[in-house]
Amino acid sequence: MERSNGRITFASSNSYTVLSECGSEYFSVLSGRFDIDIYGLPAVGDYVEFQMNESGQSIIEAILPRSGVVSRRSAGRKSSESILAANVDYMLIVNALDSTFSKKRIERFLVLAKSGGVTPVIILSKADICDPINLAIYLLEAEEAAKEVQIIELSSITGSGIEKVEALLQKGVTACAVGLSGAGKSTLLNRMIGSEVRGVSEVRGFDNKGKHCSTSRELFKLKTGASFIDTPGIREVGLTGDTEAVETVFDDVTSFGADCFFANCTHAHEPLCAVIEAVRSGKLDEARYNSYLKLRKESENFRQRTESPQEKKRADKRLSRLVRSEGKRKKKF
Ligand SMILES: Nc1nc2c(ncn2[C@@H]2O[C@H](COP(=O)(O)OP(=O)(O)OP(=O)(O)O)[C@@H](O)[C@H]2O)c(=O)[nH]1
Ligand SMILES: [Zn+2]
Repeated sequence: MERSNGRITFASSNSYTVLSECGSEYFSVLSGRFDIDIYGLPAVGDYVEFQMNESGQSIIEAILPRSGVVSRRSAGRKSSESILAANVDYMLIVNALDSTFSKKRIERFLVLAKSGGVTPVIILSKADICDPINLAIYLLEAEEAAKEVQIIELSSITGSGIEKVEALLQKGVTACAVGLSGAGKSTLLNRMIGSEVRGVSEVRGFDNKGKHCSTSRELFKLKTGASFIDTPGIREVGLTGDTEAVETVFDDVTSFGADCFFANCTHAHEPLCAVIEAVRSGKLDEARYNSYLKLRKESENFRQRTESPQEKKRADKRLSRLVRSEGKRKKKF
């Protein structure tokens, strides 16, 4: 049988939907020869090689090399990483312009974008229900969190600002929308597609929190020819071990470090630390500095846990268990 190339548009625990190059969708499973050691399990957005077996079942044989990954620390697990989407160009960090807006959440997503090699774009949704004063405050906060990152304020109800997202998402581009449940990710997607491809959640009136509508990650094709990956709301944006990504996102903080007395200054407690001095003199915002320290610590902790010999052993065991259970499952086909 000849192998074809396709893209994963939907992934559940043990089955996948693959969109072939000629536009057909195939319900697919992993081949017995599939090498989990190389890439782990397929994620939405992965390009794969697949073929039909004798009974007409589509079988995924391999994942092609990824570029641009959206991943985070697995929910509830302290030392493993889960890939939310692969081959992503833009991470659309969707924040509603209401009381759920959080500068800290934006900072976290920016680190994940940097770490995965994905260009972040801040989407400020629900502009139609935000008064001009609050809008100005939220905009300022977003700019402080994300210097040099494009910020788009929009309303998926009135359609204002949507054209700016469409201008970005041209043919061949892949975007992945992330954000809190109820932020408006699916509504934005529906608006751009022009029909209700994703269910939309009701938001509780008293705290603007969503009730988790989307429960799966899924890739959709837009009219522009771009691909849009919608993800379920993320409450806990856990960082992985890429401390360099934290340093880069917070380069406005670390740039003061050139004048520290100690070459290996951690900017946490050392005497003659130029970063601490910048906070004291008001040149550097204290909240920004605290965010930097917190995210760096979290990232270092993840790295230490995943690099410890005990954790490596546990991870190997988990992987071999996974390979065994995949093998057993495939025998049924
Ligand atoms: N006023 C207003 N409401 C919006 C806008 N976008 C989304 N909403 C509403 O916000 C609620 C949540 O929207 P969703 O699109 O389901 O949010 P989500 O981010 O996809 O949520 P999850 O799927 O749970 O992650 C719905 O009631 C939408 O109608 C907007 O631009 N303006
Ligand atoms: Zn220092």
